Amino acid sequence: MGLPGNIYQRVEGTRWRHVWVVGDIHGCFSMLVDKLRQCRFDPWQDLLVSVGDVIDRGPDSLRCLKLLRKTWVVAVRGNHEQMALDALATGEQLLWLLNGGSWFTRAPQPSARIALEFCQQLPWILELHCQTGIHVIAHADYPDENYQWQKDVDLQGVIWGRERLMSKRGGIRGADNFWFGHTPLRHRLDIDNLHYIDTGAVFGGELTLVQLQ
Ligand SMILES: [Mn+2]
Repeated sequence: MGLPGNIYQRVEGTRWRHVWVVGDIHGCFSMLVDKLRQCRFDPWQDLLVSVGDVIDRGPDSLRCLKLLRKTWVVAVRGNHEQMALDALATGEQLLWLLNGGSWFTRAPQPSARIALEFCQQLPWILELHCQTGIHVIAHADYPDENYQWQKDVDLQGVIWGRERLMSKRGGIRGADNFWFGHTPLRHRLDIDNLHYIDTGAVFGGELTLVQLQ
């Protein structure tokens, strides 16, 4: 893996009117736009928080990637963004290509590369302060039983970990709610204060948005 960059990021959600968290988008740009319209999302007043994996597999990865630069979007990195960054850094593209990254070979350059390089700035763990409490967002897991700002945790586990979900292990202390994607589920799954919201949009399922404020 390349340099991890900033691992934690804090966002003051109370600066926005409404705050929504969205599951894995995986290139499903028009599904996202439809959902935002249904939610009456207003980019001038509202914030969209992504659990990562905005790219790969779906029809419109580049447009989803470009969303990350919008003032009304914040995101953590998913394992797909990390695979893409690693492919760019090492020239070793096979793992990424086999996992839905082949859009990049057909995408306009250098704009696709520049958009992808922006992912280096994505944090791994987002601490979001809302009127409803402190929400922690990470792609797959927070691999510790106690959340703490800037705590050293296993970063592979943050973007790939499925063990906690598979064992249906409950609550993490140290924050009010935790929001994860990564594992496609038929319905969102809530275990204590842990919320798994990847409902497989790119596999014919729903794209889940949840209002946090
Ligand atoms: Mn993932």
